[in-house]
Amino acid sequence: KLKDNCYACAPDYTGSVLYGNLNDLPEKVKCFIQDKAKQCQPEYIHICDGTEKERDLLLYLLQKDGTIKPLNKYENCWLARTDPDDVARVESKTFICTTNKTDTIPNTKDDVVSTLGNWMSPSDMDCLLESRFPGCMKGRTMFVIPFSMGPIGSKFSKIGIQLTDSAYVVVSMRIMSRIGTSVLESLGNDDFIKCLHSVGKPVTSVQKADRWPCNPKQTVIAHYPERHEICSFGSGYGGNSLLGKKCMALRIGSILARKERWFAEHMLIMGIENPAGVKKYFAAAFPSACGKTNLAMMEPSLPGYKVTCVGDDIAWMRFDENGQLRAINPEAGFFGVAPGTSKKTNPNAMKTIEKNTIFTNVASTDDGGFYWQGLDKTNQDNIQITSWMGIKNWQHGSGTDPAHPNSRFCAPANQCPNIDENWESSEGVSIEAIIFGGRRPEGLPLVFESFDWTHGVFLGASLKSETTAAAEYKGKLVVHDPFAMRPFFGYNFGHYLKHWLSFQANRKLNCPKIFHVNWFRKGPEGFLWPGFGENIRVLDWIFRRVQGEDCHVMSPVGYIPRPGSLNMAGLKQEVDMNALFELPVQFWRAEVDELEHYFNSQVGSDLPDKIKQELNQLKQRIYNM
Ligand code: SAT
Ligand code: MN
Repeated sequence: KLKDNCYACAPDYTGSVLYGNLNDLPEKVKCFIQDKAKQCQPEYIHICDGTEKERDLLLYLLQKDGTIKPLNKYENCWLARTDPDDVARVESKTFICTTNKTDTIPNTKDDVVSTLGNWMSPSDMDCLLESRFPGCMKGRTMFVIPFSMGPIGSKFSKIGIQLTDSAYVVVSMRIMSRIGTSVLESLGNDDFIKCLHSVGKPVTSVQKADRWPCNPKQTVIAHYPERHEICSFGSGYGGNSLLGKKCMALRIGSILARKERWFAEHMLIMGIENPAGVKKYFAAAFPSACGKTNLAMMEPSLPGYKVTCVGDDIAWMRFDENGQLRAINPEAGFFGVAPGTSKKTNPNAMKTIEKNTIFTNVASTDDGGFYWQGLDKTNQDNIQITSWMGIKNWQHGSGTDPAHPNSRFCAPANQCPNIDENWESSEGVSIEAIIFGGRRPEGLPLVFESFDWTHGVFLGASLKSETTAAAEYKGKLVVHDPFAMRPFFGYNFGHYLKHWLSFQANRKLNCPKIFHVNWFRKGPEGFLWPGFGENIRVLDWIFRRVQGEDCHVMSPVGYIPRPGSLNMAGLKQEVDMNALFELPVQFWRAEVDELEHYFNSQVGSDLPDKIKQELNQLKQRIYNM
């Protein structure tokens, strides 16, 4: 039933509120909606309450218009197939818009193209958006999603209001964050992060609803830190459209974090309990599609150890009154990469996604199941597979992928069998180690420890990884991804480094130890380390280092395990420890020279002296090798 009368205060707006009541909303929220509705001209407005009933209604509508189809083998599971041109984040079209360019990207020589963020002036971006948003929701419903990143009411948490014309976004945001009426109650008349999203495809009277509406040519994702505003146009894909995630929790989040002296990081949070019953929490930063979800949900191969998952992608961390670093996972779900996920590699993920999950761009089987590369083979040979591109009767060895390499599952965190008992704690969990890692086929040892916090910050700054399918890149190339945040920095990376470094000076703070791991080193026969559940052997060493055990020796790059100190008990396969920890001189000379070039050209005059000193010290150690 339509409630037309709610729009009395916006006389030049003709849409009607289909669901919810505008007059129940806080004044600031109401103004925001009116303002944007006037611009985007949706046919209807739907104010999300976050209930299951609402979810079911939206799933029904999405199914009816062909955006999703049920995967009947499981309970309440759905498959969405996107436009093949809308499958990943688009970094080249993602901008931070600040008055001063140097607030966003480092101060470098004029001819250097920054790889540490895209900047545009707010007025130029306003012009660009002015050619996109007016009338963009014609014929569509504008959904209003009040959402909280972090448990509602926690002092860590931040509230946003996302307006979107995609019901897929609503049902996904409902999984990935806390949404609905309770968020509005917690917000009151406070300020919030204003988020506007449109798929950029108005529906004209003759047109039927598209299967996956989007507008790839016009896609732009804009962040206005000074106005606490995010505007995303043209893409329905998660990383571009679920604005609470990368846009708010990382880009805007990192800006708020610097101002309020905390951290918003691209990190998983995991708990580890050793056989003696001692439990510690670690945070770990790896670039997109490098195994954060697998690590956080790991089933440890060493007997007596227990791993629990607090989060798999984003950590918000701050020091408490006692100087202890504490972290929350601002999200409420997992938006994980599907290919490669199997009972063998990640049994907990497989159990998590059995129900209430939205899959995007995976393949389906004709008995209502999902399928992707790396999944345990279907046991019946006569089951037909339909690829993510809709190719029926997809065959192994056909030369095409069944699922898109960046295809995703979107599942509620509370369904994860190893979810940590404190995962929703409003005080957060205490973090005792920070781990950086990337895909490094060459040169980087399995694990090493920084000499101190400043050296650890240098390790984060020096992080590199092989590219993956999470963004628009083609081919494998080792690229810089400092702190695994390169696509997600909300502000000048030089200032970000200063922020991190500033904590060392404060003696009241208990700065955790910082480590670097590399599960991906290769030898002539492929990966040197078995990975997955065996990674507990490395985490166990880190755990013991955090406890102060003397199980380390000095190396030019950091402390490495004393020979024999990694627990290898019961490891079934042969592992070449020498190859895993070797530091090839030629490789490292080239590495430090390249790092120096990178810092000079990309961070320029914003590079903190302390990082320069760390680099020089590393260089000396390497050249003395
Ligand atoms: O595509 S997302 O940004 O949502 C996930 C990722 O790349 O880490
Ligand atoms: Mn991520």
